[in-house]
Amino acid sequence: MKRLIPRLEQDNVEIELILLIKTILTACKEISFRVGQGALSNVLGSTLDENIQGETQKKLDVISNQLLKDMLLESGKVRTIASEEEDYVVAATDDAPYIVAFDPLDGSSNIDINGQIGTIFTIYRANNEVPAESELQFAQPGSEQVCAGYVLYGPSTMLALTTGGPSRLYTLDKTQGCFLLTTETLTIAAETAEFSLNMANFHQWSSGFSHYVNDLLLGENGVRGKKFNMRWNGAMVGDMHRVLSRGGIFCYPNDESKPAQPAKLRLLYEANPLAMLVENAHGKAYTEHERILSIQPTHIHQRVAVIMGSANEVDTCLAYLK
Ligand code: AHM
Ligand code: MG
Repeated sequence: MKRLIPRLEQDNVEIELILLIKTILTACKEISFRVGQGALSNVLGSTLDENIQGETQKKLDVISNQLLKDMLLESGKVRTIASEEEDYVVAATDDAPYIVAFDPLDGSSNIDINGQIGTIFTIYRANNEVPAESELQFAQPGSEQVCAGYVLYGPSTMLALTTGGPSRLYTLDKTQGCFLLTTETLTIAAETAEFSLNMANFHQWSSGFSHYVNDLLLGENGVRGKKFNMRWNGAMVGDMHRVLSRGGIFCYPNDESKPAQPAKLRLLYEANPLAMLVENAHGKAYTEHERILSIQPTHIHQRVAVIMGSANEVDTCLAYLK
């Protein structure tokens, strides 16, 4: 099985970018080890702090954020970083070619139940017109990403990665400490009979979206004429890993009862990197009205509705929202 670095070289990925990806993955391997130790190394449970979004930080959120931050700041390859767990962007190395944003540990509520969790990351080119310490470095649509990926800490530790070409899947060989290519090209089938959404929010959705889900639930007896199955992990990285592996539609629509902040998932750290992986695996990724990768960001912690996965099912869902 091919190792990650030779595979990236074969894809003609520039050396500076390969070194940066390697840095991120060095941090992820350490996070994988800490996650695996769990209660044995006293990393479970919460801190007394909240992040800027008012969410309680778990100990592993803080540890993972610090590991990624320290390694990226030392790498010399990154001009600016942004993290879901940092209030503001952090300036790193002046004149470095890239900027990096990450969700250090997505699916925090799964940490204490030994459920799936993961690190999501995205890389853009730095903007020479903007200071390193400015959050305007990240005012780039997701279509400008030069690399997007996640590391899933499940029964195996797996990496999904795209550098513009196909989305590929690697598995961490813990005996050798390296990621080996295990799926050359991910392809999301256009059709699916599996959906992934939090049904507990049913009464907070728009009438169009509720109508769509109602028709899914009616199965063979409704207009869809087929039986659908449902899966919900509580960690986007786990749900999207399933969608990338065997198809499906993942939805986190707007909550109509919260007009000030209707969406939950973050554009920069969650929606954009997953959207790039999905599109490069022949899937589609939209908010309720527009292609995610075309959104011009207005701030780093911006949130958006998310509907992504199997292309035909995404189209069907969007038709209900018109
Ligand atoms: P997190 O980054 O704080 O873990 O929050 C994001 C997570 C997503 O991974 C997941 O899809 C969603 O929140 C789960 O939400 P819910 O609590 O509605 O199940
Ligand atoms: Mg998250």
